[in-house]
Amino acid sequence: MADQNKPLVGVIMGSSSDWDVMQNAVAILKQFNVPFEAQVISAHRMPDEMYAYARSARARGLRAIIAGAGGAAHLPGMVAAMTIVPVLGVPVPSKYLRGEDSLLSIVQMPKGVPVSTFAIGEAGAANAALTAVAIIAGTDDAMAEQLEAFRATQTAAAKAMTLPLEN
Ligand code: RP5
Repeated sequence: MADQNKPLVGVIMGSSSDWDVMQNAVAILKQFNVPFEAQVISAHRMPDEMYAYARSARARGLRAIIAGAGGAAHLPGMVAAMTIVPVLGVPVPSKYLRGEDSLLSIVQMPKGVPVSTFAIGEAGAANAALTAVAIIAGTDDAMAEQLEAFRATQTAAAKAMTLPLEN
């Protein structure tokens, strides 16, 4: 029987300064009751730990890795190079180039080793987590139902929107 508490999704980020953005991924995983783990793993400051994490990810049961980084954001690409677990890359806004550097360095993977790349910032982090939920939903009907319900709630909210038009 599967261990209910064993992480299915790994959330990693290059620095604790990425947390403001990456907590949006964790919030979605919590909302869907997805077992997850979250930690700082810096590609350039912790290369040995990054290697060990990526190499052990599949054997430890991870179904997706959400990797957020800013600047020359090589963390998602390097992790993807060392595992076949899907890597969902989140570009974190950077100080000087507002995350455009993060986006381009994550999204422009050469052919053969994909990183699924999301929007810069909070929306990207949340959508990466929703994609991880969708991956799990592929083999988990209860998760699929939760995801359908989430979408239905959004649709109902959009339909109920009104505009402050004056007569
Ligand atoms: C990257 O450098 C991190 O992902 C972070 O976005 C950026 C800045 O890191 P700190 O200097 O705030 O630790 O590695």
